[in-house]
Amino acid sequence: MDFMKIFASTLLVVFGLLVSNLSVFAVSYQYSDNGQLEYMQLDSDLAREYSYDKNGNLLQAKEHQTVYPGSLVRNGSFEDGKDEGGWTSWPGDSTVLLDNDSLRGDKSIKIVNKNKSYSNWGQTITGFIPGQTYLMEGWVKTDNVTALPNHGAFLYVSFKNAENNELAYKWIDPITGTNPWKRLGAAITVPEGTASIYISAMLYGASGTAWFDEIKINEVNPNLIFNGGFEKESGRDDNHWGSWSPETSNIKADNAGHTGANSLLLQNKDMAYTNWGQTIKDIKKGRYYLFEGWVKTENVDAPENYGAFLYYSIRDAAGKEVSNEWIQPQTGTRDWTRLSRIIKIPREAKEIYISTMLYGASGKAWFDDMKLIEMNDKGDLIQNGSFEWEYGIKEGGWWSWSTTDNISQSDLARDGKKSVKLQNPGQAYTNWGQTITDFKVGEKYTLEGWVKVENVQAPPLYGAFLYYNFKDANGKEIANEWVEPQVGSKDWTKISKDVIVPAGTKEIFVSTMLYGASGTAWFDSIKFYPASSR
Ligand SMILES: [Ca+2]
Ligand SMILES: [Ca+2]
Ligand SMILES: [Ca+2]
Repeated sequence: MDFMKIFASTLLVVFGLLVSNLSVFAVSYQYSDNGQLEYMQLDSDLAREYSYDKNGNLLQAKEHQTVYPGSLVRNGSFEDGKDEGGWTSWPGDSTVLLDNDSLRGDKSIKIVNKNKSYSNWGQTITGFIPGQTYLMEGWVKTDNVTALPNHGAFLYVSFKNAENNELAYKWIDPITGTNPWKRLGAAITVPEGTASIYISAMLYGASGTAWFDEIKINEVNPNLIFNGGFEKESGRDDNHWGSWSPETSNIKADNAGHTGANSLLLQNKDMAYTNWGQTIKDIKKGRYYLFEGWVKTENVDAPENYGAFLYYSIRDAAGKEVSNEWIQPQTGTRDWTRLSRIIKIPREAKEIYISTMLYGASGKAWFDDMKLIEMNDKGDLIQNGSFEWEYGIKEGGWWSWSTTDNISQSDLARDGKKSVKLQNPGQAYTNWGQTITDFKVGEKYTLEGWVKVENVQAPPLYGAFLYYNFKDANGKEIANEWVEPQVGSKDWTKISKDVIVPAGTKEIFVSTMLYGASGTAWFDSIKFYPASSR
């Protein structure tokens, strides 16, 4: 990895790219002396080079792999060949070929099963962090795949301990039939005790043909709590965790883990105030974080609102508390229970203190799997744009200027399990939107989302659509647009628009609309991200 960093730094110098941190993807460009685009970094590991004839006409735009600073998968785009990077098959009747039908670059792999057989192409991965969450993704295209129930073409991941026993595995979204390139993806959390990960492209219990390309595993929004699983030997007494409690003999590592071997045990013989927490400075203002942990209790006795719980306190630069919360105090004897809260980090915040608590209580409380994780997708400025966050469609700052009677969460989803549904019994003006403040003026962004309509009736230009406006510091509107109004009855349709944020913009309002219209519209997968990032 160090070599890659050095190599990448050299690239940066050579090309003069404006990238300051390689672990975070940034789109970069390089222009020739006469202003022609010569090189564009498209992704953390993919670049496009342009070549021109002597009259300045574009001859070729060629994409190629550059470095792999993020992905744990080696040669995941198969541009270096079929086998390079340690790709191989477990013994079976696989027919795995290198192919030119690719999503990115020139190459992919093609798996052909004449009969319903069990073929795979995989590699073993190391260099991950147990307890960490990663995004595994890849692209698949299929031709005439028929399969046993729940089988087909999919991505597979298996976690193994040092003795090579499987701790857990996951099949990521088997598909069948004939499909154009389709993204498969899932968040995977590496179990404590994992020594190696085996990942694989599968055409499993299935006949037909499947192509795979762009298989990656990238770290997503890391857990900011150090040793939140209490598995590290130094965990009890390192300089991250600590206590304000007078009696720290009440605080122990214990071998009853929710996951892994260990947990934290707080034990008060009589009523006492015991805590074990840590301060996290690496938080982003205005962003949303999931704070969660698991607790198990035994004979916890406490007055109302006290007991075993999670706690956080947000502080400003002067150390003054901005806000705090006691999350779901537990009493009595209960098996492992998940406690959680989505927290918005206020503008004035400097740091957050998170803690386990056995507070104003006697008894025993075990804690494990403490997490503080940023909620949104990298690069995307919309929060909860897929309406999946666990506390519903209001999470992430969604709100409406219209009556909210017409707005609900729906199980009809394009992405994940939920969407937002706008339903006007008669002609009405309904919206559900959010305000964005973290953009760059002058930069081009893509606004996109998916809409499904049923019996939407509206005059010309009205209907179900995406909306945005730009406002200046005085709240005065600089510009707005209604993007691709839909009417009638139509299955999920993607609508999108590239916008350049005009000078003077202080905030952007992005909204779903069922406007001047009757009927029902579902919206899902709403995003607002730098246009050059894909
Ligand atoms: Ca490829
Ligand atoms: Ca643990
Ligand atoms: Ca969704």
